[in-house]
Amino acid sequence: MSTFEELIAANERVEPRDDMPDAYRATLVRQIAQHAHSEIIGMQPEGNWLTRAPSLRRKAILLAKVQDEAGHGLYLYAAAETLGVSREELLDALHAGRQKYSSIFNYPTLSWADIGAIGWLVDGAAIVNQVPLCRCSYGPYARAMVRVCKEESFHQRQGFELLHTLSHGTEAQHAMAQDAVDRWWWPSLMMFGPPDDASTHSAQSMEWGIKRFSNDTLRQRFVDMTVPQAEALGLTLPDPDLRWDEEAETWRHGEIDFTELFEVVKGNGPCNAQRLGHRVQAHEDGAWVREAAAAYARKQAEKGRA
Ligand code: FAQ
Repeated sequence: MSTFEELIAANERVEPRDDMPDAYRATLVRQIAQHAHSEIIGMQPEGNWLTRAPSLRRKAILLAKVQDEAGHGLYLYAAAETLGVSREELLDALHAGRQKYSSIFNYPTLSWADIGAIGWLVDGAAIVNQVPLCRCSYGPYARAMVRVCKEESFHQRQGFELLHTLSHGTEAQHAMAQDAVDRWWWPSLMMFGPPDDASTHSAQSMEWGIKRFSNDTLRQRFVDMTVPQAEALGLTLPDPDLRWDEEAETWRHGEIDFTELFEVVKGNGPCNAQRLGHRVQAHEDGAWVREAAAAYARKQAEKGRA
């Protein structure tokens, strides 16, 4: 059997049965747990609009999307469990604030257009970040990402289509779409994490083949992909310094205020307390379901022994 170093050097997959350094395992638990928590906390901003969707079609689409996010959380918790941690431990760490979730889900959804902006920008950023994770060195995480990315593509398109409809609707609808994009643009750029020179984990994670590209590289890829899409939508991006660099063939964006990211990550974003409070409440309200499932499993096991 190959050693961990041999597997990484040969760009092959590390599987749960393989020996791996403690720090590699800890990094994966941290990242996969944070990712799983993001998926389930990420259901809240959009779930907030399920009862207010403007048509049956829009409601059915949004319901399916929010359910997909729950499914992504489950794939990811299952991937983390292969590293020897239990789902209970991970949820406890989230609820106690020892593990994080993505900064983006601490912003409010103020209008229906926010649902379009989340699909287009937030799921768009998630795809750019996650497609390279399909080639992550840890097998269970990489395989989970393949399915997740397929579903995120649908999410991104539904957001684009929703915004396109609003943007080409009445003047008020166009203004609502523009306002949503103005509020979600900068936070979606921050989803990629701190700039490379302030990213504590990137160098080691790239050496281990967990991350394939740096935070800034992926952020730039997202900007280059999104600017032409904004033009197609008939909407503008709220960055007066955005300009095409002919020579480098890339879009140069204005300075990102990373103090906002650090504040949100520290717990001081507009909705941090609400999001975590809601999650803890939902977990407590679901205690009877977990107890019933455990009692049923015990009964089945006893039947099997009898
Ligand atoms: N928010 O050294 P780095 C979705 C933390 S998509 C909060 O650069 P790393 C889909 C970082 O943890 C969103 N914290 O860290 C969806 C670290 O803190 P620590 C989820 C952040 O890990 C759409 C510190 O800053 N996607 O859910 C953020 O190498 C719609 C230093 O940073 C993923 O999680 C942030 N934005 O790179 C769902 C993707 N950025 O742990 C519902 C997988 C950084 O030392 C609705 N994760 N931090 O205390 C990754 O690719 C990486 O973990 C990065 C961060 C790129 C996020």
